[in-house]
Amino acid sequence: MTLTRRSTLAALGAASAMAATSARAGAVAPLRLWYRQPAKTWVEALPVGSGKLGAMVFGGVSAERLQLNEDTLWAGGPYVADNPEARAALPEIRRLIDSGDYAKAAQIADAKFVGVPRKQMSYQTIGDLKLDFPGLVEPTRYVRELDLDGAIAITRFTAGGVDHVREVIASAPDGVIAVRLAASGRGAINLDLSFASPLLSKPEAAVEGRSLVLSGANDSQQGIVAKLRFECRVDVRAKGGRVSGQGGVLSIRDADEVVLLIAAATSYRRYDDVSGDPTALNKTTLAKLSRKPWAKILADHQADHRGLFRRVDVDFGRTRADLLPTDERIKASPTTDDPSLAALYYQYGRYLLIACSRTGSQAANLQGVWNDKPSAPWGSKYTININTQMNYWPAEPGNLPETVAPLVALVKDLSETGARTAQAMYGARGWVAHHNTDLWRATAPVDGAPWGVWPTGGAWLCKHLWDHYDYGRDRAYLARVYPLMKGSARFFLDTLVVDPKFGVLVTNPSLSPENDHGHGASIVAGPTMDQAIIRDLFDNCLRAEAVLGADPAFVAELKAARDKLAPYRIGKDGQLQEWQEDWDADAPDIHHRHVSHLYGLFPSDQIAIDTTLKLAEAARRTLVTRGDLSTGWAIAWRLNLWARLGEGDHAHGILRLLLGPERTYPNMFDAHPPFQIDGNFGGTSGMTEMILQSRNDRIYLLPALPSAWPTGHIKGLRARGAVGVDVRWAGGKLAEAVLTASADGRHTVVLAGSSLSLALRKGQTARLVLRDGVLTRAA
Ligand code: FUC
Repeated sequence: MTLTRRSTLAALGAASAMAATSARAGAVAPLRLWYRQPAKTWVEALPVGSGKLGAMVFGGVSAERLQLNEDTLWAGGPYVADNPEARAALPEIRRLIDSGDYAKAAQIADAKFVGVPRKQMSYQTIGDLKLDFPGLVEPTRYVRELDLDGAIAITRFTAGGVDHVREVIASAPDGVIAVRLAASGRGAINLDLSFASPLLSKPEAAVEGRSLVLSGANDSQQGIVAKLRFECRVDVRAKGGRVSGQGGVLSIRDADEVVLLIAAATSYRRYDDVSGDPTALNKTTLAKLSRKPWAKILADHQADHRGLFRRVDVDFGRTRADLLPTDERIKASPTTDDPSLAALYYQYGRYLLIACSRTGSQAANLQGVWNDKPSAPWGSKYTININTQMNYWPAEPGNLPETVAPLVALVKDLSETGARTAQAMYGARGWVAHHNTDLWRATAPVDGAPWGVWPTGGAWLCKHLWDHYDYGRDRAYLARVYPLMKGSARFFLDTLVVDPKFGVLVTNPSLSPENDHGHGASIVAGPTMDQAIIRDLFDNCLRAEAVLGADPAFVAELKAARDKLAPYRIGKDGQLQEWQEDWDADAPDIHHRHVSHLYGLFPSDQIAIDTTLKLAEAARRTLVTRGDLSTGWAIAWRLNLWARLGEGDHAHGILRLLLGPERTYPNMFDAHPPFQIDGNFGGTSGMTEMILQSRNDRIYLLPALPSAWPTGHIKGLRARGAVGVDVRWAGGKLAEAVLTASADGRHTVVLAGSSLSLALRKGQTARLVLRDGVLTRAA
C-alpha cells in the first residue's frame, strides 16, 4: 500500500503538518511511527497528549476510537492513610530488626505500620469517544502515523473512491484534543459520535446543541468515597451537512469537513480541595476557541511542541530497515541492524515526556497520562522507588527542563502531606514519602511490609529538585525548592538511628526496594540504597546552602550526620553489598529486577569508574550476577548502568533487548507487561549516557559509544553547569563537540584519556576537536 497522493492531500488542505515537515524533510522525515493497518489493541494505538489530556488514537476506518484521559481523574477523594498505631509500634519494630528477628518485625510492620487503607487510589480513564462512520466501505489504501515532530496522529485511506484524512492533536496552548476529519468528496463525511465509559460510576452522555457531553463522577476505591465530578465536552464544527442529536448520540450527515474540539476537566483543585467546576472549566476552554480555525489551533500547537521537541537532533546512522512500518521494525530488530529505530525510540521518549508532563499538569505517572482502565495495573500511580524518578531521567540532559515543573509541584504537595505522616508515624519533623503516592498525595507505607516500609521515596525525588538547579543554575528556583529539600533532610536527621552492630547511622525500619534478603523478610536497617540517597540529599542541601547562604546551624547538623552514614561495603564475591550484611548470595532472587544498591552508579555519581574504581568494579560484579534480562524499566536501568561503566557494546546489547518485541509494543510503548512508560524514558536516558555523561563535575564525551554506531550525532543536549552540548562522531571517534554556555562557568570536558578545562561566559560557544588524539579547543 502507498501513501495517499500528495496532490490530493494538498487539495484537501490537509496536514499542514506535511507542509511543515517537508521544509525540513531531511531532519524530521524519520521521526514518525507508521502502520499499514488500524490498531486492534490498545498497545497498537498512538498516543497524543497535552500534559493534562491524553488520547489514544486507534485509526479505525468505519469505527474510530479515541480513548481519553484527563490527568486528575483518579479514584477516591481527599484522604489520609497514616496508620494511627504506627508510632507506638515503631520502637518494637526497630528492636526486632536490631535483634535479627526480621520475620516478626515484618509481621508487626504489616499490621501496624502499613497505611489504612492498605492500597492507594488508581488513575482512571474517562472512556472512549466513539466515532462511527456509517456507510464507509473497506479502504483500498490505508496508512496511519504518529508524526513526532508535528505531534499529530494522522490516518489516511481511500474508500469508495474518496480520500479521507483524519488528524488528531492534543494542544497544550488551547487545552483541548482536536480532531479534523476531511474528505476529497463533497458531503462525504457521515459520523455518529457517542461515548463508552468503563467507570463503575456509569457516567452519562447527553447532547447539548452541537455538543456531546459526558458527565459523572469518579469511582470509590478501597473504601475511599468518590469525591470528584468530571465532564468531557465535545464541540462539533461541521462544514456543510446537518448535525442532529438523539439520546447520547450526536450525528453528522453529508459534511465536507468536521472538526471536533474535546475538553475535559474534573473538580480536582488540590489534594485537599475538590471544589472545582468541570463544566465551567470546559465551557471557558471551548469558548476561547469559538473563533479560532483549525489551521490556527494546529499551528499554535505545533509551534508550542516544536519549541521543545526540536531542541535535540539525533542520528545514530541509517539502514534500509527504516523504510519499514514501525511494528515490522520492532519485530525484526533482534536480528536486524536498525540504528535509526534506536534514534526513533530516543525521540519518542522526548515526545512522550512533552505530551504527558507540562506546567500545570500532573506529573507523568506509571503510564504517563494514558490509561484505558478504571483500575489500572499498579494503579497507574506514582511508584517512587524507581519508576517516577526514571520518568524524569531524560528531562534535564534531553533539554526538556520545563517538563519537570509538575514533578516539583508533586514534591511540594508531598512535603505537606508527608509532614503529617512524619509526625503521626515517626514523631519526626520534616516530611517523608514511602514507596508510592497518588493524586491525593498519600505518603504512608502501602501494599504491605515487603514493599511499603521504605522511607526514602521522597528523598530520592529531592535529587530531581537539585538536578533541575544544577542543569539550569536558576538561583531563584533553588531558593523556592530548598525548603523542600531541607524538610526531607530534617526527617532523616530526626529518624536515623545508630546500628548497634556497625555503629553507623541507618534508616530503620526500611528495605532494599522490594527485594527479600533471605533472612525472613525484606525489612531491614540501613539498606545500601537508603544511605546513598540520603548522602545525596545531605550533599545537595549543603550545595544549595552554599549557593543561597544563611543556614549555618543546619549545615553543621548535616555535616555531622553525613559523616556517620553507613558506608558502601564490598562483599565476599566482590559485589557491592545490597545490605549492611553480606547477604547478596542468600537472597532468593539473585536476578531481581530492582538494582537499588547501584543507585550510587546511576542515577547518582557517588560511584564511577574514574573516581571510585573499586566500588565501580564491585558494582559491575553485582550487575553481572543480576544479569541483563529483565522487563522494561529494569532493563532500561541496566542500560544506564552499563553506560556508566563505559561499556558501550554491552549497553547496546541491552538496548537491543529493550527495543525488541518482548519489551516494546507495536506503538513503541514499553512493556513491563502490561504497559509502563518508565522504560521508554529510561531508554532515552540510557542512550544519552552512552554519548554524553555529566557527572562528578565533568562532561564526558562518547563515554560508551557502541561499535554499532560508528558515525552519528546528538545535538542540543544539556550538561550540569548550564551548558548545551552537541556531539558529532565519525569512524567511532569524536568529530567535534560544541559547548554553548547559558550561564558563566568553568567546565572540564573528558574524552577517553584526555581532558580539557575551559571557562565560558553566558552565550559563549566553544568548539572542541581531537588533534593527535588530544581534545583541543578549535580556534
Ligand atoms: C515497582 C516494581 C514493579 C512495578 C511497580 C509499578 O514496585 O517493582 O515491578 O514496576 O513498581
